[in-house]
Amino acid sequence: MTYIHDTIVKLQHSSPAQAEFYQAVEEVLDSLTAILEHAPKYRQQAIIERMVEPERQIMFRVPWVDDNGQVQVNKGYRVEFNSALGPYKGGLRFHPSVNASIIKFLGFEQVFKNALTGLPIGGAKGGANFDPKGRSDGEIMRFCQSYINELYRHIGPTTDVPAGDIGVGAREIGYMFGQYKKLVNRFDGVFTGKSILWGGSLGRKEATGYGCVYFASYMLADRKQELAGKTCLVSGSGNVAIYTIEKLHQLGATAITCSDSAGTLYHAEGINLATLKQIKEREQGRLTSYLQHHPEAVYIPCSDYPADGHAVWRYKADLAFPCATQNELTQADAEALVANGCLAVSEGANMPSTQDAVAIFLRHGLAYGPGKAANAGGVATSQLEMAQNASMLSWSFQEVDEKLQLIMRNIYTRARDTAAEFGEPGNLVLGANIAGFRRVADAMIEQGIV
Ligand code: NDP
Ligand code: 2IT
Repeated sequence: MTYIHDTIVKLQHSSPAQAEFYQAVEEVLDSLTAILEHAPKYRQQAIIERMVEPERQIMFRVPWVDDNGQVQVNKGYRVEFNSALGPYKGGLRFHPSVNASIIKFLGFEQVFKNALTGLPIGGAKGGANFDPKGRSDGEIMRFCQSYINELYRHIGPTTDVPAGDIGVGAREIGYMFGQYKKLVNRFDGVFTGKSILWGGSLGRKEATGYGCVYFASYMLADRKQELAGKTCLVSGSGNVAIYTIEKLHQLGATAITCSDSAGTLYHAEGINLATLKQIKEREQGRLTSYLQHHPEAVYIPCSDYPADGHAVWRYKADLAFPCATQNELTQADAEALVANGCLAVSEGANMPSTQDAVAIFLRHGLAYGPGKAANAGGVATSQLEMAQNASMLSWSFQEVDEKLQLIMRNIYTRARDTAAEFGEPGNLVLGANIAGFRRVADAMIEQGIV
Protein backbone atom coordinates (compact mmCIF):
# COMPACT_ATOMS: atom_id res chain seq x y z
CA MET A 1 0.00 0.00 0.00
CA THR A 2 1.67 3.22 -1.14
CA TYR A 3 0.08 5.20 1.70
CA ILE A 4 1.94 3.11 4.27
CA HIS A 5 5.18 3.16 2.28
CA ASP A 6 4.96 6.97 1.95
CA THR A 7 4.35 7.34 5.69
CA ILE A 8 7.52 5.37 6.47
CA VAL A 9 9.58 7.34 3.96
CA LYS A 10 8.34 10.63 5.46
CA LEU A 11 9.22 9.35 8.91
CA GLN A 12 12.73 8.48 7.79
CA HIS A 13 13.18 12.10 6.69
CA SER A 14 11.57 13.78 9.68
CA SER A 15 13.12 11.45 12.30
CA PRO A 16 16.42 10.26 10.80
CA ALA A 17 18.49 7.30 12.05
CA GLN A 18 15.80 5.62 14.17
CA ALA A 19 15.97 2.03 12.91
CA GLU A 20 14.16 0.37 15.84
CA PHE A 21 11.38 2.95 15.65
CA TYR A 22 10.86 2.35 11.90
CA GLN A 23 10.85 -1.41 12.56
CA ALA A 24 8.05 -1.09 15.14
CA VAL A 25 6.02 1.31 12.94
CA GLU A 26 6.43 -0.83 9.84
CA GLU A 27 5.18 -3.93 11.63
CA VAL A 28 2.06 -2.16 12.86
CA LEU A 29 1.31 -0.37 9.58
CA ASP A 30 1.73 -3.59 7.58
CA SER A 31 -1.07 -5.09 9.66
CA LEU A 32 -3.39 -2.14 9.07
CA THR A 33 -3.81 -2.40 5.31
CA ALA A 34 -7.15 -4.22 5.58
CA ILE A 35 -8.72 -1.84 8.09
CA LEU A 36 -7.48 1.28 6.28
CA GLU A 37 -9.07 0.03 3.04
CA HIS A 38 -12.41 -0.69 4.69
CA ALA A 39 -12.67 2.44 6.86
CA PRO A 40 -11.68 5.60 4.94
CA LYS A 41 -12.34 7.77 8.05
CA TYR A 42 -8.89 6.87 9.41
CA ARG A 43 -7.14 8.25 6.32
CA GLN A 44 -9.39 11.30 6.15
CA GLN A 45 -8.52 12.13 9.74
CA ALA A 46 -4.76 11.54 9.16
CA ILE A 47 -4.81 9.07 12.04
CA ILE A 48 -1.63 7.26 10.96
CA GLU A 49 0.32 10.50 10.52
CA ARG A 50 -0.82 11.62 13.98
CA MET A 51 -0.11 8.26 15.62
CA VAL A 52 3.51 8.03 14.46
CA GLU A 53 4.32 11.47 15.87
CA PRO A 54 4.57 11.53 19.70
CA GLU A 55 2.36 14.11 21.40
CA ARG A 56 5.41 15.32 23.32
CA GLN A 57 9.10 14.34 23.61
CA ILE A 58 11.19 15.44 26.54
CA MET A 59 15.00 15.14 26.40
CA PHE A 60 17.20 16.42 29.16
CA ARG A 61 20.62 16.48 30.76
CA VAL A 62 21.12 14.24 33.81
CA PRO A 63 24.25 15.36 35.68
CA TRP A 64 25.38 13.50 38.81
CA VAL A 65 28.51 12.93 40.89
CA ASP A 66 30.06 9.43 41.07
CA ASP A 67 31.78 7.90 44.11
CA ASN A 68 35.15 9.31 42.99
CA GLY A 69 33.81 12.85 42.96
CA GLN A 70 33.75 12.92 39.14
CA VAL A 71 30.85 14.66 37.43
CA GLN A 72 29.00 12.32 35.05
CA VAL A 73 26.44 13.38 32.47
CA ASN A 74 23.75 11.19 30.92
CA LYS A 75 20.92 11.83 28.53
CA GLY A 76 17.37 11.45 29.87
CA TYR A 77 14.18 10.86 27.86
CA ARG A 78 10.43 10.70 28.28
CA VAL A 79 8.38 10.29 25.13
CA GLU A 80 4.68 10.91 25.80
CA PHE A 81 3.28 9.19 22.75
CA ASN A 82 -0.49 9.12 22.95
CA SER A 83 -3.04 10.09 25.60
CA ALA A 84 -6.29 9.34 23.74
CA LEU A 85 -7.24 6.54 26.15
CA GLY A 86 -5.88 7.84 29.43
CA PRO A 87 -2.82 9.25 31.18
CA TYR A 88 0.54 8.46 29.58
CA LYS A 89 1.71 5.11 30.94
CA GLY A 90 4.87 3.10 30.38
CA GLY A 91 8.22 2.16 31.83
CA LEU A 92 11.66 3.72 32.17
CA ARG A 93 14.75 1.95 30.84
CA PHE A 94 18.26 2.60 32.15
CA HIS A 95 20.74 0.94 29.80
CA PRO A 96 23.80 2.23 27.90
CA SER A 97 22.11 1.39 24.56
CA VAL A 98 19.20 3.79 25.19
CA ASN A 99 18.71 6.45 22.51
CA ALA A 100 15.79 8.29 20.91
CA SER A 101 15.06 5.44 18.50
CA ILE A 102 14.78 2.83 21.25
CA ILE A 103 12.58 4.99 23.47
CA LYS A 104 10.34 5.86 20.53
CA PHE A 105 9.92 2.24 19.44
CA LEU A 106 9.04 1.28 23.00
CA GLY A 107 6.61 4.20 23.38
CA PHE A 108 4.93 3.41 20.06
CA GLU A 109 4.48 -0.27 21.02
CA GLN A 110 3.17 0.80 24.41
CA VAL A 111 0.28 2.75 22.85
CA PHE A 112 -1.10 -0.36 21.12
CA LYS A 113 -0.30 -2.67 24.03
CA ASN A 114 -2.09 -0.46 26.52
CA ALA A 115 -5.11 -0.14 24.21
CA LEU A 116 -5.25 -3.90 23.84
CA THR A 117 -5.58 -4.37 27.61
CA GLY A 118 -8.96 -2.60 27.43
CA LEU A 119 -7.88 -0.36 30.33
CA PRO A 120 -7.91 3.48 30.34
CA ILE A 121 -4.19 4.15 29.80
CA GLY A 122 -2.30 6.10 27.13
CA GLY A 123 1.23 5.20 26.03
CA ALA A 124 4.70 6.53 26.90
CA LYS A 125 8.26 5.38 27.53
CA GLY A 126 11.37 6.95 28.99
CA GLY A 127 14.79 6.24 30.34
CA ALA A 128 18.42 7.20 30.09
CA ASN A 129 21.67 5.93 28.59
CA PHE A 130 22.88 5.29 32.13
CA ASP A 131 24.59 1.96 32.86
CA PRO A 132 23.67 0.78 36.37
CA LYS A 133 26.11 -2.17 36.19
CA GLY A 134 28.90 -1.86 38.76
CA ARG A 135 27.44 1.32 40.26
CA SER A 136 27.12 1.64 44.05
CA ASP A 137 23.80 2.15 45.76
CA GLY A 138 24.73 5.79 46.41
CA GLU A 139 25.50 6.36 42.74
CA ILE A 140 22.19 4.80 41.69
CA MET A 141 20.37 7.05 44.17
CA ARG A 142 22.10 10.23 43.00
CA PHE A 143 21.43 9.36 39.37
CA CYS A 144 17.71 8.68 40.06
CA GLN A 145 17.39 11.96 42.01
CA SER A 146 18.97 13.97 39.20
CA TYR A 147 16.75 12.26 36.62
CA ILE A 148 13.65 13.22 38.62
CA ASN A 149 14.88 16.79 39.21
CA GLU A 150 13.85 17.36 35.61
CA LEU A 151 11.15 14.74 35.02
CA TYR A 152 9.03 15.59 38.06
CA ARG A 153 7.46 18.61 36.35
CA HIS A 154 6.11 16.45 33.50
CA ILE A 155 4.55 13.57 35.45
CA GLY A 156 1.61 13.09 37.84
CA PRO A 157 -1.01 10.50 38.76
CA THR A 158 -3.45 11.71 36.08
CA THR A 159 -0.81 13.04 33.65
CA ASP A 160 1.97 10.50 33.18
CA VAL A 161 2.77 7.49 35.36
CA PRO A 162 6.20 5.86 34.79
CA ALA A 163 7.21 2.35 35.91
CA GLY A 164 10.19 0.00 35.51
CA ASP A 165 11.78 -1.63 32.48
CA ILE A 166 15.34 -2.85 31.83
CA GLY A 167 17.63 -1.59 34.61
CA VAL A 168 14.76 -0.06 36.61
CA GLY A 169 13.24 -2.12 39.45
CA ALA A 170 11.84 -1.49 42.92
CA ARG A 171 15.05 0.16 44.21
CA GLU A 172 15.19 2.74 41.41
CA ILE A 173 11.42 3.40 41.63
CA GLY A 174 11.93 4.03 45.37
CA TYR A 175 14.67 6.62 44.83
CA MET A 176 12.73 8.34 42.05
CA PHE A 177 9.50 8.43 44.08
CA GLY A 178 11.35 9.81 47.11
CA GLN A 179 12.79 12.68 45.09
CA TYR A 180 9.45 13.38 43.40
CA LYS A 181 7.70 13.56 46.79
CA LYS A 182 10.39 15.88 48.12
CA LEU A 183 9.92 18.25 45.16
CA VAL A 184 6.12 18.34 44.93
CA ASN A 185 5.30 17.78 48.62
CA ARG A 186 2.53 15.29 47.79
CA PHE A 187 2.24 11.54 48.26
CA ASP A 188 0.98 10.77 44.76
CA GLY A 189 0.54 7.40 43.04
CA VAL A 190 2.85 8.71 40.36
CA PHE A 191 4.91 5.57 39.74
CA THR A 192 3.89 1.93 39.54
CA GLY A 193 6.06 -0.96 40.62
CA LYS A 194 6.34 0.73 44.02
CA SER A 195 7.29 -1.17 47.18
CA ILE A 196 4.41 -2.94 48.92
CA LEU A 197 5.29 -0.86 52.00
CA TRP A 198 4.15 2.42 50.44
CA GLY A 199 1.51 1.93 47.77
CA GLY A 200 2.74 -0.87 45.52
CA SER A 201 0.46 -3.68 44.38
CA LEU A 202 0.92 -7.29 45.29
CA GLY A 203 1.52 -9.22 42.08
CA ARG A 204 3.03 -6.34 40.04
CA LYS A 205 6.56 -7.75 40.29
CA GLU A 206 5.37 -11.13 38.96
CA ALA A 207 2.81 -9.79 36.49
CA THR A 208 4.73 -9.55 33.20
CA GLY A 209 6.25 -13.02 33.45
CA TYR A 210 3.11 -14.66 34.81
CA GLY A 211 0.99 -12.92 32.18
CA CYS A 212 3.29 -14.08 29.38
CA VAL A 213 2.88 -17.69 30.53
CA TYR A 214 -0.90 -17.32 30.89
CA PHE A 215 -0.95 -16.00 27.32
CA ALA A 216 0.99 -19.06 26.12
CA SER A 217 -1.44 -21.36 27.91
CA TYR A 218 -4.42 -19.74 26.14
CA MET A 219 -2.71 -20.08 22.75
CA LEU A 220 -1.97 -23.73 23.50
CA ALA A 221 -5.48 -24.47 24.77
CA ASP A 222 -6.93 -23.40 21.40
CA ARG A 223 -4.61 -26.00 19.84
CA LYS A 224 -5.73 -28.69 22.28
CA GLN A 225 -2.35 -28.53 24.05
CA GLU A 226 -1.35 -27.68 27.60
CA LEU A 227 1.73 -26.33 29.36
CA ALA A 228 2.23 -29.24 31.73
CA GLY A 229 5.10 -31.45 30.65
CA LYS A 230 6.49 -28.99 28.08
CA THR A 231 10.18 -28.01 27.93
CA CYS A 232 10.78 -24.30 27.47
CA LEU A 233 13.54 -21.97 26.32
CA VAL A 234 13.66 -18.66 28.21
CA SER A 235 16.09 -15.82 27.49
CA GLY A 236 17.05 -13.10 29.97
CA SER A 237 17.39 -13.45 33.73
CA GLY A 238 15.82 -10.22 34.92
CA ASN A 239 12.34 -9.44 36.24
CA VAL A 240 10.39 -10.81 33.29
CA ALA A 241 12.49 -13.95 32.78
CA ILE A 242 12.49 -14.92 36.47
CA TYR A 243 8.71 -14.75 36.86
CA THR A 244 8.17 -16.44 33.49
CA ILE A 245 10.26 -19.35 34.77
CA GLU A 246 8.45 -19.32 38.11
CA LYS A 247 4.99 -19.60 36.52
CA LEU A 248 6.18 -22.23 34.01
CA HIS A 249 7.43 -24.39 36.86
CA GLN A 250 4.23 -23.84 38.87
CA LEU A 251 2.18 -25.04 35.89
CA GLY A 252 4.27 -28.17 35.36
CA ALA A 253 6.49 -27.04 32.49
CA THR A 254 10.31 -26.93 32.67
CA ALA A 255 12.48 -23.98 31.67
CA ILE A 256 15.88 -25.33 30.59
CA THR A 257 17.65 -22.07 29.66
CA CYS A 258 18.11 -18.45 30.67
CA SER A 259 20.65 -15.80 29.68
CA ASP A 260 22.17 -12.43 30.49
CA SER A 261 24.15 -9.99 28.38
CA ALA A 262 27.33 -12.07 28.85
CA GLY A 263 26.08 -15.58 28.07
CA THR A 264 23.53 -18.40 28.13
CA LEU A 265 22.87 -21.03 30.76
CA TYR A 266 21.52 -24.48 29.86
CA HIS A 267 20.39 -26.80 32.63
CA ALA A 268 18.80 -29.99 31.27
CA GLU A 269 16.93 -30.85 34.46
CA GLY A 270 15.46 -27.34 34.68
CA ILE A 271 16.77 -23.95 35.83
CA ASN A 272 16.94 -23.85 39.63
CA LEU A 273 14.88 -20.76 40.40
CA ALA A 274 16.07 -20.35 43.99
CA THR A 275 19.68 -20.17 42.77
CA LEU A 276 18.76 -17.81 39.93
CA LYS A 277 16.88 -15.45 42.27
CA GLN A 278 19.79 -15.52 44.72
CA ILE A 279 22.24 -14.49 41.98
CA LYS A 280 20.09 -11.97 40.12
CA GLU A 281 17.71 -10.50 42.73
CA ARG A 282 20.00 -10.41 45.76
CA GLU A 283 23.65 -10.48 44.59
CA GLN A 284 23.23 -8.60 41.25
CA GLY A 285 25.69 -11.23 40.00
CA ARG A 286 26.49 -12.91 36.70
CA LEU A 287 25.12 -16.22 35.45
CA THR A 288 28.55 -17.88 35.63
CA SER A 289 28.14 -18.15 39.41
CA TYR A 290 25.21 -20.53 38.82
CA LEU A 291 27.81 -23.21 37.94
CA GLN A 292 29.24 -23.08 41.48
CA HIS A 293 25.88 -24.37 42.72
CA HIS A 294 25.04 -26.63 39.76
CA PRO A 295 28.26 -27.79 38.06
CA GLU A 296 26.30 -30.07 35.71
CA ALA A 297 24.75 -27.00 33.98
CA VAL A 298 26.38 -25.63 30.81
CA TYR A 299 27.41 -21.98 30.28
CA ILE A 300 27.96 -20.55 26.81
CA PRO A 301 29.63 -17.12 26.69
CA CYS A 302 28.48 -14.67 24.01
CA SER A 303 31.81 -15.12 22.22
CA ASP A 304 30.75 -18.73 21.41
CA TYR A 305 27.29 -17.81 20.05
CA PRO A 306 26.46 -18.69 16.43
CA ALA A 307 27.35 -15.81 14.09
CA ASP A 308 23.75 -15.52 12.90
CA GLY A 309 21.93 -15.57 16.23
CA HIS A 310 21.70 -16.52 19.87
CA ALA A 311 22.66 -19.75 21.70
CA VAL A 312 19.39 -19.94 23.66
CA TRP A 313 17.24 -20.67 20.60
CA ARG A 314 19.42 -23.53 19.35
CA TYR A 315 18.29 -26.01 22.04
CA LYS A 316 15.41 -28.39 21.35
CA ALA A 317 12.24 -27.50 23.26
CA ASP A 318 8.47 -27.23 22.87
CA LEU A 319 8.04 -23.54 23.68
CA ALA A 320 10.10 -20.33 23.52
CA PHE A 321 9.86 -17.24 25.76
CA PRO A 322 12.15 -14.37 24.70
CA CYS A 323 12.39 -12.20 27.84
CA ALA A 324 15.58 -10.12 27.49
CA THR A 325 15.62 -7.40 24.83
CA GLN A 326 14.78 -6.30 21.27
CA ASN A 327 15.99 -8.25 18.22
CA GLU A 328 17.43 -11.08 20.29
CA LEU A 329 15.81 -13.76 18.10
CA THR A 330 16.92 -13.75 14.46
CA GLN A 331 15.73 -15.45 11.29
CA ALA A 332 18.30 -18.24 11.78
CA ASP A 333 17.14 -18.66 15.39
CA ALA A 334 13.51 -18.91 14.22
CA GLU A 335 14.52 -21.53 11.63
CA ALA A 336 16.29 -23.51 14.38
CA LEU A 337 13.19 -23.37 16.60
CA VAL A 338 10.98 -24.59 13.75
CA ALA A 339 13.43 -27.40 12.85
CA ASN A 340 13.42 -28.51 16.50
CA GLY A 341 9.62 -28.77 16.59
CA CYS A 342 8.82 -25.67 18.67
CA LEU A 343 5.05 -25.21 18.97
CA ALA A 344 4.69 -21.70 20.37
CA VAL A 345 6.54 -18.45 21.06
CA SER A 346 5.27 -16.02 23.71
CA GLU A 347 7.20 -12.76 23.95
CA GLY A 348 7.95 -11.37 27.41
CA ALA A 349 10.32 -8.77 25.97
CA ASN A 350 9.40 -5.90 23.64
CA MET A 351 10.06 -6.69 19.94
CA PRO A 352 12.53 -9.52 20.71
CA SER A 353 12.02 -11.21 17.32
CA THR A 354 13.29 -9.61 14.12
CA GLN A 355 10.77 -9.08 11.32
CA ASP A 356 12.29 -12.03 9.38
CA ALA A 357 11.92 -14.26 12.43
CA VAL A 358 8.25 -13.30 12.84
CA ALA A 359 7.61 -14.11 9.17
CA ILE A 360 9.02 -17.61 9.75
CA PHE A 361 6.80 -18.23 12.80
CA LEU A 362 3.72 -17.19 10.85
CA ARG A 363 4.67 -19.13 7.72
CA HIS A 364 5.18 -22.33 9.72
CA GLY A 365 1.97 -21.92 11.71
CA LEU A 366 3.52 -21.62 15.17
CA ALA A 367 1.34 -20.12 17.86
CA TYR A 368 3.04 -16.73 18.08
CA GLY A 369 2.15 -14.17 20.76
CA PRO A 370 3.76 -10.80 19.92
CA GLY A 371 5.13 -8.78 22.85
CA LYS A 372 2.46 -6.11 22.76
CA ALA A 373 -0.09 -8.82 23.55
CA ALA A 374 1.87 -11.44 25.50
CA ASN A 375 3.76 -9.06 27.83
CA ALA A 376 0.87 -6.67 28.50
CA GLY A 377 0.26 -8.21 31.93
CA GLY A 378 2.92 -5.92 33.43
CA VAL A 379 1.34 -2.65 32.38
CA ALA A 380 -2.17 -4.01 33.03
CA THR A 381 -1.21 -4.76 36.63
CA SER A 382 0.34 -1.30 36.83
CA GLN A 383 -3.11 0.03 36.04
CA LEU A 384 -4.51 -2.15 38.84
CA GLU A 385 -1.90 -0.52 41.11
CA MET A 386 -3.15 2.92 40.00
CA ALA A 387 -6.74 1.86 40.72
CA GLN A 388 -5.77 0.70 44.22
CA ASN A 389 -3.88 3.95 44.88
CA ALA A 390 -6.80 6.08 43.67
CA SER A 391 -9.26 4.22 45.90
CA MET A 392 -6.83 4.03 48.85
CA LEU A 393 -7.32 0.27 48.98
CA SER A 394 -5.01 -2.68 48.54
CA TRP A 395 -6.08 -5.99 47.09
CA SER A 396 -4.82 -9.47 47.93
CA PHE A 397 -2.31 -11.27 45.71
CA GLN A 398 -5.03 -13.69 44.66
CA GLU A 399 -7.40 -10.89 43.66
CA VAL A 400 -4.73 -9.22 41.52
CA ASP A 401 -3.68 -12.53 39.96
CA GLU A 402 -7.28 -13.41 39.07
CA LYS A 403 -7.74 -10.02 37.42
CA LEU A 404 -4.45 -10.53 35.55
CA GLN A 405 -5.59 -13.90 34.21
CA LEU A 406 -8.87 -12.41 33.02
CA ILE A 407 -7.11 -9.48 31.34
CA MET A 408 -4.64 -11.82 29.58
CA ARG A 409 -7.50 -14.04 28.42
CA ASN A 410 -9.36 -11.00 27.04
CA ILE A 411 -6.23 -9.77 25.26
CA TYR A 412 -5.78 -13.19 23.69
CA THR A 413 -9.39 -13.53 22.53
CA ARG A 414 -9.45 -9.91 21.27
CA ALA A 415 -6.32 -10.51 19.15
CA ARG A 416 -7.53 -13.95 17.98
CA ASP A 417 -11.05 -12.80 17.06
CA THR A 418 -9.82 -9.65 15.31
CA ALA A 419 -7.39 -11.74 13.22
CA ALA A 420 -10.29 -13.99 12.18
CA GLU A 421 -12.52 -10.97 11.44
CA PHE A 422 -9.90 -9.64 9.03
CA GLY A 423 -9.44 -12.97 7.25
CA GLU A 424 -6.17 -14.13 8.83
CA PRO A 425 -7.11 -16.61 11.56
CA GLY A 426 -4.20 -17.41 13.86
CA ASN A 427 -2.23 -14.26 12.95
CA LEU A 428 -2.06 -12.60 16.39
CA VAL A 429 0.30 -9.90 15.08
CA LEU A 430 -2.40 -8.66 12.77
CA GLY A 431 -5.14 -9.21 15.37
CA ALA A 432 -3.30 -7.38 18.16
CA ASN A 433 -2.29 -4.47 15.94
CA ILE A 434 -5.75 -3.92 14.48
CA ALA A 435 -7.55 -4.33 17.83
CA GLY A 436 -5.19 -1.86 19.55
CA PHE A 437 -5.29 0.57 16.63
CA ARG A 438 -9.06 0.63 16.38
CA ARG A 439 -9.52 1.59 20.01
CA VAL A 440 -6.95 4.41 19.93
CA ALA A 441 -7.99 5.69 16.50
CA ASP A 442 -11.70 5.86 17.37
CA ALA A 443 -10.92 7.70 20.62
CA MET A 444 -8.73 10.17 18.70
CA ILE A 445 -11.50 10.87 16.21
CA GLU A 446 -14.02 11.50 19.00
CA GLN A 447 -11.60 13.94 20.66
CA GLY A 448 -11.05 16.04 17.52
CA ILE A 449 -7.85 17.28 15.90
CA VAL A 450 -5.60 17.86 18.91
P1 NDP B 1 15.70 -6.46 33.68
O1 NDP B 1 16.64 -5.31 33.68
O2 NDP B 1 15.14 -6.96 34.96
O3 NDP B 1 16.36 -7.71 32.95
C1 NDP B 1 16.84 -7.61 31.64
C2 NDP B 1 17.48 -8.93 31.26
O4 NDP B 1 17.79 -8.93 29.87
C3 NDP B 1 18.80 -9.17 31.97
O5 NDP B 1 19.00 -10.54 32.13
C4 NDP B 1 19.80 -8.56 31.02
O6 NDP B 1 21.11 -9.07 31.15
C5 NDP B 1 19.21 -8.98 29.69
N1 NDP B 1 19.58 -8.00 28.67
C6 NDP B 1 19.28 -6.69 28.67
N2 NDP B 1 19.81 -6.08 27.60
C7 NDP B 1 20.45 -7.03 26.94
C8 NDP B 1 21.20 -7.00 25.77
N3 NDP B 1 21.39 -5.88 25.03
N4 NDP B 1 21.73 -8.17 25.35
C9 NDP B 1 21.53 -9.31 26.07
N5 NDP B 1 20.85 -9.38 27.21
C10 NDP B 1 20.30 -8.24 27.62
O7 NDP B 1 14.52 -6.04 32.67
P2 NDP B 1 13.08 -6.68 32.50
O8 NDP B 1 13.11 -8.11 32.81
O9 NDP B 1 12.12 -5.80 33.19
O10 NDP B 1 12.83 -6.47 30.93
C11 NDP B 1 13.11 -7.49 29.98
C12 NDP B 1 12.31 -7.21 28.70
O11 NDP B 1 10.90 -7.23 29.02
C13 NDP B 1 12.55 -5.86 28.04
O12 NDP B 1 12.40 -6.01 26.65
C14 NDP B 1 11.39 -5.00 28.57
O13 NDP B 1 11.13 -3.91 27.72
C15 NDP B 1 10.29 -6.03 28.57
N6 NDP B 1 9.12 -5.74 29.43
C16 NDP B 1 9.27 -5.52 30.76
C17 NDP B 1 8.16 -5.31 31.56
C18 NDP B 1 8.26 -5.14 33.03
O14 NDP B 1 7.21 -5.09 33.70
N7 NDP B 1 9.44 -5.09 33.62
C19 NDP B 1 6.80 -5.26 30.98
C20 NDP B 1 6.76 -5.60 29.57
C21 NDP B 1 7.89 -5.81 28.85
P3 NDP B 1 22.20 -8.21 32.00
O15 NDP B 1 21.75 -8.31 33.42
O16 NDP B 1 23.50 -8.87 31.72
O17 NDP B 1 22.13 -6.82 31.45
O1 2IT C 1 7.02 -2.48 28.46
C1 2IT C 1 6.20 -2.41 29.42
O2 2IT C 1 5.00 -2.65 29.24
C2 2IT C 1 6.71 -2.07 30.74
N1 2IT C 1 7.92 -1.90 30.89
C3 2IT C 1 5.76 -1.88 31.88
C4 2IT C 1 5.13 -0.53 31.83
C5 2IT C 1 4.29 -0.15 33.03
O3 2IT C 1 3.84 1.00 33.04
O4 2IT C 1 4.07 -0.98 33.93
